[in-house]
Amino acid sequence: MKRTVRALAAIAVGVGALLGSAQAQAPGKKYTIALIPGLTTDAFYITMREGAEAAAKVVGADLVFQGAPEFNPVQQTPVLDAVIARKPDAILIAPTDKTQLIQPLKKAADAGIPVITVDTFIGTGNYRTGTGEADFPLSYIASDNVLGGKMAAQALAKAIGDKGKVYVSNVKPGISTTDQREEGFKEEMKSHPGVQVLQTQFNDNDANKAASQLQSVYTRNSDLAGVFGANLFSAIGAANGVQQAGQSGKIKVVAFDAPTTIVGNIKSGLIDGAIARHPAEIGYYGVMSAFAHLTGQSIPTKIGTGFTEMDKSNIDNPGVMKFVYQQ
Ligand code: T6T
Repeated sequence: MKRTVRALAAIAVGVGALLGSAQAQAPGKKYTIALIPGLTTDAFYITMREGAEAAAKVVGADLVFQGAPEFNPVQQTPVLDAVIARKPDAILIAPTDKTQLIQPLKKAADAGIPVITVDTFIGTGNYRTGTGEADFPLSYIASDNVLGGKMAAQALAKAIGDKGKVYVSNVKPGISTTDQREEGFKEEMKSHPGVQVLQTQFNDNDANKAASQLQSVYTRNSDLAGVFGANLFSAIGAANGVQQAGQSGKIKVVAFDAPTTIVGNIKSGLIDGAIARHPAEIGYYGVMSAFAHLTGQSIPTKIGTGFTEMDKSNIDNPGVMKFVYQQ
């Protein structure tokens, strides 16, 4: 069992004890909690699953992990339909679009299955306000992505000496997390007048596309100073593009997310800094919240999870390394 999960299991024992009275209300009932990721092969969601499994073990629930091979609503919706047909006790889902998943998820709520969104949200992400059509999920569990985007902008501004051209390599509009990261990034850059933010490049979660976009932007702007990769594939792709253009260490890269390759890339100087999210925490609190709700406890409408900033100065620190995602 890896470090993060071990740590979570230790916390889980404590929270499990707290929830002991709730568990006592439903003796013998084994809950099935479904986790639907944005896509199954992403290290971010693989790590989220580990946290969810750790919590499920503590509360004696069965975790079903079912997702699509690509991050898009067209592929995620049939997976969701199939999960609803299995009638789990609760659904945790990372909706791949703020709008397009509202109606499909409404079907789950109408079938009496509690819905909690993890990582991403639908609508505005403000649930149970009594207004709007996307108000029905019980809770949204994630880190603050506007803040994360601001942190990325600060790191990139610092890396480029607060001047020069930069752009955001992003997935596509409509995804709550990556939209908010871009928003936070641009907001923060307003306080850095020497930095010019070029047009965002959307890559459809395809690292190869992100790499060739980097090269095209560089061809048009030989003075390109930096790029912010707004998620794992955007960042890896942009960094590969920098390398292929022979600009490693010259065009600065700040990444969101921390796959295992981030360690070598930071050490080599290809990537200047990364903002790791804590997906295991998201999965863990997702299951714990579902279990709490199922056993009659109230749960908060929002649960904020953390970030860890990684760069050359701290990448060897075990307290930082434990937030590198699992494969
Ligand atoms: O950045 C994460 C996640 O937060 C986002 O919603 C989609 O992309 C990732 O899964 C990374 O690939």
